[in-house]
Amino acid sequence: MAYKDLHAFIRRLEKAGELVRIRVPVSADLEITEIADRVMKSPPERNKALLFEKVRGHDMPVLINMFGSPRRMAWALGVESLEDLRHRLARLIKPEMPQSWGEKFRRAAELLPTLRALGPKRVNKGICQEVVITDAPSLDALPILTCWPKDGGRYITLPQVITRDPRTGRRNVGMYRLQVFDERTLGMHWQIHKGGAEHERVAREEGVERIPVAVALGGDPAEIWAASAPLPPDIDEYMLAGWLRGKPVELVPCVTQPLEVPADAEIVIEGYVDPRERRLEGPFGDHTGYYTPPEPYPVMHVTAITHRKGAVYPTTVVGRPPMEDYWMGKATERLFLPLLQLFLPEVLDMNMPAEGVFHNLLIVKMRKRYPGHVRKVIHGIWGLGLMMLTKAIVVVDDWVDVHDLSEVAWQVLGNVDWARDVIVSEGPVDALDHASYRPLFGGKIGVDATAKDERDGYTRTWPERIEMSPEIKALVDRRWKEYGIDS
Ligand SMILES: Cc1cc2nc3c(=O)[nH]c(=O)nc-3n(C[C@H](O)[C@H](O)[C@H](O)COP(=O)(O)O)c2cc1C
Ligand SMILES: [Mn+2]
Repeated sequence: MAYKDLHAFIRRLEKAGELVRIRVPVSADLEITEIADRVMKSPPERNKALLFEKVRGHDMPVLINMFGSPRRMAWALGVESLEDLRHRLARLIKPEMPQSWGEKFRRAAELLPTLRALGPKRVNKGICQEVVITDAPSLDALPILTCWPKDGGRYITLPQVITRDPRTGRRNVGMYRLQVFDERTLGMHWQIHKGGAEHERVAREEGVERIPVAVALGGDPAEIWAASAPLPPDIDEYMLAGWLRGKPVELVPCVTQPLEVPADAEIVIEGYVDPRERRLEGPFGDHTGYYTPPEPYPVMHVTAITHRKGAVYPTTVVGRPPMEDYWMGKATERLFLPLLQLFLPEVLDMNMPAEGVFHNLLIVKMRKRYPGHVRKVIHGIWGLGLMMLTKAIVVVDDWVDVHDLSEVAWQVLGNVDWARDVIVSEGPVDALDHASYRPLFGGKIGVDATAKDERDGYTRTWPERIEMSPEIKALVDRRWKEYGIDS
């Protein structure tokens, strides 16, 4: 399902009671963070998207927490529940032979629009260019938040950062925060493992002096989210967005850079990065729940700002979990499970709990078949794309619900012989990791919490799990009211 633009999504949320308009004046300086943080950590009945209509000193409203619940995140990607994402992708990559002709036609009809929808489409005009400012564009026109008290400045936090590989011309769209240095200069926080940083490396090798960059804000929420998706290099995130929407993303040429941006975006910042230039970026209150210290990062020079009339500025704040970005990551986890299963088919399910801030903990469920199988899966995950950054991997048996943390804890604490069932290793860690003794490289742990048998060299008899017989369960179900316990 495609939304025409961000306003269409706002209307859907509002109609469903999933959005609150804040009509009193508020400050973009810390106040919005405190309000949003409380709402993001609230139970579902109070966890709503927030539209701040009057931001002090600005005409533009601020939208925050649009992705901050499983329901809104699913709606943003055109499905009813996040689990549907997994099934949709599994169907695309594993089309089992349907039995009946009716089923065959239905499947074909489903695949056709899917394939046609994959590539973005170029158009000549877009609402994102209703207002074009090339003469002295100023970032001060945007209600950019100061998120936390010790932040180094104001940060754009929900951008689609668009670049092209200087050698191949392939597009990448990444979500990298941007610090406002002044009216026309931004810090570009693409970390070393990410697509934008790779384009910068290629530019340096090729002696290219300016990397054109466009920062799009808003558009169909699937376009916004796609920027955060860890796709393999050289796969256009707007193709993924097109597939999610069932309709191509429409792109218009920028006015001052050789790039294209979503025609339906709210705001576009155009500019360039000089690969030789570095400036201290940070500190920034990050999704680890800690401030990341200042570090040298590239600089973006703004050449134009364009926007639609009546633009809304979309943003988020990150901090101690759970926050809005947890649900953005959950969508990624669900959608990418079938992809991971292409390489590791024995993996049945996985969970990255909020407390683990994505990279710190991955719980995996699998069916063990041969000696060393659990270790093969652990090492396999450490070799798959950005999963390489995972610090702890916990493996449980096929009957365990990986989303039930109490059940997982029970399994791990009881099943693990800490001298034998643990792999301690080292490898690449996330740029934000603060525990590793040196940046980007640190310790990892793999924990085998499956039941052991002779394949593991376990010569004792593994005990049987206690379970009530089905007849007695059915009997007690039937008689439950009689007992008078619930009255
Ligand atoms: C709200 C939010 C903010 C993010 N900020 C950054 C950031 O500042 N720098 C960064 O490298 N990744 C950041 N990420 C993660 C990247 O968007 C993510 O790794 C994505 O896969 C990058 O795209 P790429 O693989 O095309 O580089 C952020 C993610 C979210 C959801
Ligand atoms: Mn990418």
